[in-house]
Amino acid sequence: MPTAIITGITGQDGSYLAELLLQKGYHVIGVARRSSTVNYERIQHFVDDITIVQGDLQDQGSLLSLLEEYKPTEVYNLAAQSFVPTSWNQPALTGDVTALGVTRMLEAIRFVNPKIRFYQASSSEMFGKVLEVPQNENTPFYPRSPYGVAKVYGHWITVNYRESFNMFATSGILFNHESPRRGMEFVTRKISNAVTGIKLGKMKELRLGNLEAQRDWGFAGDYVEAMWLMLQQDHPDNYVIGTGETHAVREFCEIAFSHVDLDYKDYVVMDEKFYRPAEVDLLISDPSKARMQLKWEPAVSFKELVTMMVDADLARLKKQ
Ligand code: NAP
Ligand code: G4F
Repeated sequence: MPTAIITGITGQDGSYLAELLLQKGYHVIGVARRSSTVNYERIQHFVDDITIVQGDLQDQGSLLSLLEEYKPTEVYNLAAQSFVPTSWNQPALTGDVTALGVTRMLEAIRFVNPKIRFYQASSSEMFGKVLEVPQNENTPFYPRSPYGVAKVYGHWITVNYRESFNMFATSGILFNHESPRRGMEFVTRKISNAVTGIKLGKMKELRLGNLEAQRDWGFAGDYVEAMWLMLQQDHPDNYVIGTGETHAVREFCEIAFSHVDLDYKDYVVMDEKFYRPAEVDLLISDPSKARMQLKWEPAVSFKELVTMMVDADLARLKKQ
């Protein structure tokens, strides 16, 4: 039975990746940081099938000891301070977790067993003020937030350990991926939650920032399969993962509201509070390398993603 360690097990991607690895017969070790109350909401339905271990990307010793104890063949580093606006309020913490945390995990692997295969959760946010459209593995980076800067560090330290120590260190440059398990503060979930709240008479309006920002949005369940595929290749590499389509936040609103027979123009209010000090205006992937080498294709379309999220929030809010 192969053993995989997932950092960020309590997050959106950690929950989908764990499900996938369980289906494939892995022993899954999920790393969760200590908190005063447990936050297993996304993993509650399979928590008895995995092993949860306390660990923190800010603590080198915890990473070393969990590798020594569980002897994984694969490590998926999904943990991060992942919310872009927070990275302007807590830039040093974001750098410590999202950037230096990667080095701590790579160092732990190098000391314990350099043969462990390592996946780093890199981000399209690294492309930032894009220097090329669409963006591929060779597009130069121009990050626009402390989060994006930290992810650039995480990407290059992964490449550096691959080249310096011949480690199987792979970087997946993933474009935005969403799901009914997405955190409430991210724009897609904020919209799907508000649409259903408004439909059920529990909310009156939805306050948003830049409606013209464009993202290449896919379904998280599809993207974790790409992570796994990357670690099954003969050699470590960098891969861009996305749909190759881009849509504006406004379009997401249009589809989400019309799915429940409402017009977004009657409810969406633009609020400067949600504008960012520096914005990433246009992200669109060129995932042809992943298509060719990994034989990876996204299965869920943009419209299916929006309606899936609205339907899931409707079902949840109706239960409440
Ligand atoms: P998420 O839902 O925000 O999950 C982040 C996870 O990291 C949570 O489990 C969180 O734990 C954990 N974490 C935070 N700080 C930690 C620390 N110091 N030590 C250990 N764990 C810590 O993020 P996601 O959407 O699943 O994304 C997964 C990864 O992919 C992240 O690295 C993100 O930056 C990257 N990424 C995401 C996307 C996307 O569109 N979703 C795109 C590109 C890259 P708590 O539950 O305790 O907070
Ligand atoms: O949903 P968002 O907060 O995601 P963002 O900033 O693209 O970051 C996500 O995707 C990255 C991949 O590119 C990940 F690396 C990162 O960890 C995270 O998962 O915002 C999307 C867009 C932005 O342009 C933002 O300005 O939506 C715009 N937006 C407009 N109104 C808003 C809002 N974003 C949020 N969060 N809240 C709003 O009210």
